Amino acid sequence: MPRFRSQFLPERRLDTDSNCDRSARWRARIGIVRTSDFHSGFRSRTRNVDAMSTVHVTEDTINQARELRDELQRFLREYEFGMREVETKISILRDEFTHDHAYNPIEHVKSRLKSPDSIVEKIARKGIDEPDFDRIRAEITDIAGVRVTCSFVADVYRLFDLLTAQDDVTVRTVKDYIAHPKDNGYKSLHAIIEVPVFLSTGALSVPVEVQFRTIAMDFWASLEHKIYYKFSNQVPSHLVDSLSDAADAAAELDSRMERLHREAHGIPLRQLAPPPPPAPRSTPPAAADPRVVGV
Ligand code: 0O2
Repeated sequence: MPRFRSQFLPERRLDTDSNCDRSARWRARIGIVRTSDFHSGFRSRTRNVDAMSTVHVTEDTINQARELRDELQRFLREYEFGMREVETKISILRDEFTHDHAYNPIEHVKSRLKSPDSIVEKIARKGIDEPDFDRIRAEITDIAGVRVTCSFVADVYRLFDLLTAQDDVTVRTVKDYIAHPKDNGYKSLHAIIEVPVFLSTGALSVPVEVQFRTIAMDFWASLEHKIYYKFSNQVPSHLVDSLSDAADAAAELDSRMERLHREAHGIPLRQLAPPPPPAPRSTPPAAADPRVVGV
């Protein structure tokens, strides 16, 4: 009979632990141990080490754990395939632009699969009770994410139009944080699209979040993210104000650079329809959020 050292005990017993949170229970179900859980488990363990030095784990438990692990890997693979479909589409657009129009509107593309920990945090944030894989599929749409950084705002909308006009792409929602920046100054165009993935078992429609933004927006978002991480979301108010000023400066730089580029290349202003004017920063999102466009 396989035996595990008692260091694994706290996670195995989370289901019956009265003070465990929803997300910890789910992590336990899908077999994820966060470092912090491990350390707190280790501390309580060392206190009880005399009472319980080993725990017996049955063959059944191990088989269940293996099944869950395999199911989680299959689940994440679907998103990885969807993400790769979108990456290919973007890369084809980039190559076509480069060769046929002698212009590359894309500065860089980054993709990521949400980590299991981050999925668990989002489950808790959204208050999803008793989550299972189907529920997560339905409720969490940004497990696969592709971020496309463009040179100019017009390129952002052009890329969005070209990608979402493709026959096999279905647009689920669009959040236009460029036309309607978030209160903190965050700007980006977010689209949840669905793309077909063809597996040996048949076709699947996989949601992928695509974020389109300019270099200046990307620079700002990345700094803002680091600052929030450093201060654990309790950012001093003077830094919040500075970030807001920096967002304005980034927007000003975007429009200056685009003007310069158009002037240098003799491109008329806005060949594409301009986005609607930005909402005033102080306006609270209306009941029906104007940034969210259900399609
Ligand atoms: P990560 O690490 O990128 O995965 P919803 O999914 O619609 O229920 P959510 O997740 O708030 O709710 O959606 P939204 O507003 O479209 O934001 C999704 C992603 O946009 C975030 O993912 C960030 O990547 C980015 N984002 C949104 N707001 C901000 C912001 O104020 N600052 C920065 N730097 N990025 C932002 P995650 O899941 O938070 O993180």
